[in-house]
Amino acid sequence: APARIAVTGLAVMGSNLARNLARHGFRVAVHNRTSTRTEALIEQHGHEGDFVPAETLEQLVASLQTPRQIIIMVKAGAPTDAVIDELVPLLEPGDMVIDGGNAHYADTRRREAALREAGLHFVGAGISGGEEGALNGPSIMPGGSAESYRHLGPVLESIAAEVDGVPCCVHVGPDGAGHFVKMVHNGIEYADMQLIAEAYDLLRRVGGRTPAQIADVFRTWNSGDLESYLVEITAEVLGHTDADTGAALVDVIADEAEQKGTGRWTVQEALELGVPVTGIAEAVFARSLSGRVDQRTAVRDAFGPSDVTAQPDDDLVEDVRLALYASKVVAYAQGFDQMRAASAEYGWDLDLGAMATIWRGGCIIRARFLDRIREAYDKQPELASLLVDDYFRDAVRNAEQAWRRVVVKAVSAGVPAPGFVSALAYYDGLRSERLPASLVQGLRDFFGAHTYRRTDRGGSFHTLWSGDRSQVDA
Ligand code: NBP
Repeated sequence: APARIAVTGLAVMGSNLARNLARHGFRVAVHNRTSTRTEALIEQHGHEGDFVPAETLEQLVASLQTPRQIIIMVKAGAPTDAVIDELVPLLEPGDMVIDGGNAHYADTRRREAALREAGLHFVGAGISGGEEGALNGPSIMPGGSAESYRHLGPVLESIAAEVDGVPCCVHVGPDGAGHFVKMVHNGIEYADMQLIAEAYDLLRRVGGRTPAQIADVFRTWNSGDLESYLVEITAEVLGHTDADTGAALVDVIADEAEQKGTGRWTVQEALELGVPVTGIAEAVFARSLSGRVDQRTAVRDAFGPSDVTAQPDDDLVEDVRLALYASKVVAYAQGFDQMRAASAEYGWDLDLGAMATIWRGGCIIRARFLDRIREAYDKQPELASLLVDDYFRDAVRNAEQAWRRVVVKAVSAGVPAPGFVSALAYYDGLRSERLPASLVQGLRDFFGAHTYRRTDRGGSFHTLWSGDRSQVDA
């Protein structure tokens, strides 16, 4: 019998995805450029299901039922284009090519348009959850035509993670929508991790607690509003002792955070769209700062290390918990704003509540919190900001004083907390009756005649700064 679906690219992600498909009863054709990987998959896991190994793409294509469904799981970028170029001449109109790699959404838009010309469906599917998710149930964010989703949806939904009986997979929208949403997911993940790291640092340096004690704090937090995979594994990492030295592992790990680029992409796209995603940007920059070792040494030598004295304080833990929660609401509000802006820009018609739904399982930012976000958008799809939803408004109001105390403590102690500080500034910025943007406009008018609008009447105006300083209509 012909295979139901195919996977080409059998490194860790592709082979786990193929196994997941096979374990769900799909006859899955498998292929890799270097055929030793295909052989290894069959040898080690062939018994898990119904695999059809192929040595060439021609064989792979020939083994499939029509319309064909082929998932590409190769390195993002040029390798993906190479595989597409090789594949397309072998396909027939109506066939579906699914890119499950971490593609940039602009590449996905380009590829979708090119394949549509050839009568093919191109589906850019964001897949989250790493190798573990690929095997046991990822969160899947497929973009592309509605018709392709009619064929693919049932397969993808059956292999995706499930929460409360609901699969963590939904048709996100046309062309690059799926990869865009996956990118923002990763950006939010950066922000979430940065906020967690700042909370730890404050409890450690201001609160004087040990990593093991802070592990317990996170464990407790994980049974409340902050319940999430990231908080859960924070307790695991902080509680772990290094076997070689007997020290807390977190004290042995080099403090230079690396990145693969999706956080940077999120910020770059936010700049293009004009959406302030300060939480994600601070997280990306904090990683960059940590890696500038020479500069860190030079500045530390010039100024001396910051001398933080711990001020043990019983309220600190609860204050930090509230500050973390409020800052997290801001980071998510910003990420959802970015998706809304892209949806309007590209005509994607994104269902933001559904995005929260498919992130509840399988992916790194899975959390109880996402149910609240879904409820907020279910109630009001056109919500101006997550911050104004009743639930989040009350939560932030309730956290506000603690949040300010934590920011003050961090700033006066000299412990950097760019995530907490910028989230609070964002909140205060949106709430302000008047912003000093009026002065910025005045300055722009002064040096560049860029004009300004007035609060009391319509039109644009310019002040003759170098003349008699009278105002003229612009
Ligand atoms: P890699 O990103 O390490 O890519 C290795 C695969 O790409 C191998 O199958 C390799 O074939 C194939 N490949 C390359 Br490289 N160049 C090729 C070419 N020109 N033609 C054909 N095949 C080529 O694999 P991965 O870590 O499994 O990730 C796969 C995709 O999933 C990536 O886009 C990644 O960003 C994404 N992703 C990864 C994770 C994760 O946790 N790792 C999570 C979510 C998404 P070969 O065996 O012949 O060299």
